Amino acid sequence: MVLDNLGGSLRGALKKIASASRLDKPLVEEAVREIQRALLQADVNVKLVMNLSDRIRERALDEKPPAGMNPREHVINIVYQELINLVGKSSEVALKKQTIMLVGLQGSGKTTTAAKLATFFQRKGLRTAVICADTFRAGAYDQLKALCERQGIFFYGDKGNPDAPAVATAGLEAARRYDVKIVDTAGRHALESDLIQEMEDIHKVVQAEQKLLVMDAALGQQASEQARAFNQAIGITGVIITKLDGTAKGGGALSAVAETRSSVAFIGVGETPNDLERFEADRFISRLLGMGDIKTLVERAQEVQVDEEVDVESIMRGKFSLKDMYKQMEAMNKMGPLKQILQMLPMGGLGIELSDKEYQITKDRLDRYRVIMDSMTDSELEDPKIITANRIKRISLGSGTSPELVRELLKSHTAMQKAIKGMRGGMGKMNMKRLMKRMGQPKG
Ligand SMILES: Nc1nc2c(ncn2[C@@H]2O[C@H](COP(=O)(O)OP(=O)(O)O)[C@@H](O)[C@H]2O)c(=O)[nH]1
Ligand SMILES: [Mg+2]
Repeated sequence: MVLDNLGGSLRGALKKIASASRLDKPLVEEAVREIQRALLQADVNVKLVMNLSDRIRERALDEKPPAGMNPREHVINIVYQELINLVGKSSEVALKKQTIMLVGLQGSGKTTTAAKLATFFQRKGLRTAVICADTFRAGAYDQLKALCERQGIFFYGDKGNPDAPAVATAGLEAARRYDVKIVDTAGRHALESDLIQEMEDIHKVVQAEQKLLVMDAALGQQASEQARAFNQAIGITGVIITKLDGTAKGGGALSAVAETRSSVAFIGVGETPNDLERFEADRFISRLLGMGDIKTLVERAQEVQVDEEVDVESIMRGKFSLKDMYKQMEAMNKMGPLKQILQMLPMGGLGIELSDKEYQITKDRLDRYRVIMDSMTDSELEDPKIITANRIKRISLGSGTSPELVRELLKSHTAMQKAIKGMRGGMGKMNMKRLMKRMGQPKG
């Protein structure tokens, strides 16, 4: 996973909010401090961290939760949104005929990324060519040529010719029949004026639509200075952050992106030509927070309409019939993996312990339960405690299933009932009522 450490610390902060019994100023403050620590450790720029903290504090304490969202979910959602704002919008590199120029310091991953990008466009059906305009580093030509040949991609280079703009010009001419032309350039170990001059010279002849700055995720605060220098020289249209698969921190590069008001187009997550991903801010943050795709989950939860309402009042009094359980399972089945949803909702923090079996409410299992329940009498459905071994036999015969399956259904019921009792014990009555409503009628 990308940025494991950062993700872990942020998750910790959110968990605290999720499991708190009440949301107040000190709690928000504590969570904000934890988020700050996590971001600073990942090399995110101090100013950006402070701005983000202010926004979270302000919104968490001032904004009213939208209908159907409780205060804790609301705050979690605010943190999620503000983190997306921090990493910025994604920069869309269109799938069309174009020239792309890659710039960046030595070792940042330009040459590898040239091959990755070419593979990406080629796969989308665009004929792609790669041009080696790195005339500075010996070996640059051979490295790129080998990468391209392995991927069956057209390559142009002029080994030994030191005039980078001339090589680029000849390369564009040689590749004129191709849809996407990717120009790889040289770097230096540090930000040097002759590198910037060289980029300006190549830029003049190439006139690329996309000028992508390639940055190593391990870069700290120098990232911003680099981004500014390249941006001033040729006007950066987007950033590619490489090596996000490593233990890198990533925050330096992300800060550079935010400061120069550019945006991330792709991320590199490995050394092979396939290890390139389009960058999508919301997906990136969801993954970082380990919540799967929050957006999809939230949307899915909103779509679910439970036909019959769960009898909240009677569950409150401690009655949880088989029918209630079935309705719960049906609702959860519609929402998708229960485990993920429980982790998202404040209930996740309540320590409800269900076995993996309880989590896996498949359509299949629901269908079988339905059949079994159809063979039960009303009093059995209302009060499963009265179901003796003899009755189990009768029910399994009547439903054409097995006694084991009937017992499994009863066991699931007991486990859920216990979980619900635990919740009732641990919380105030009002909260409990709201939670049950949410479980029965998930509307986001
Ligand atoms: N793990 C990992 N390694 C990468 C990634 N991108 C590039 N590299 C490695 O970083 C090193 C430098 O890459 P290179 O493309 O030659 O950088 P350049 O000097 O900017 O052209 C090489 O060993 C690459 O295999 C990435 O996304 N993940
Ligand atoms: Mg290179």
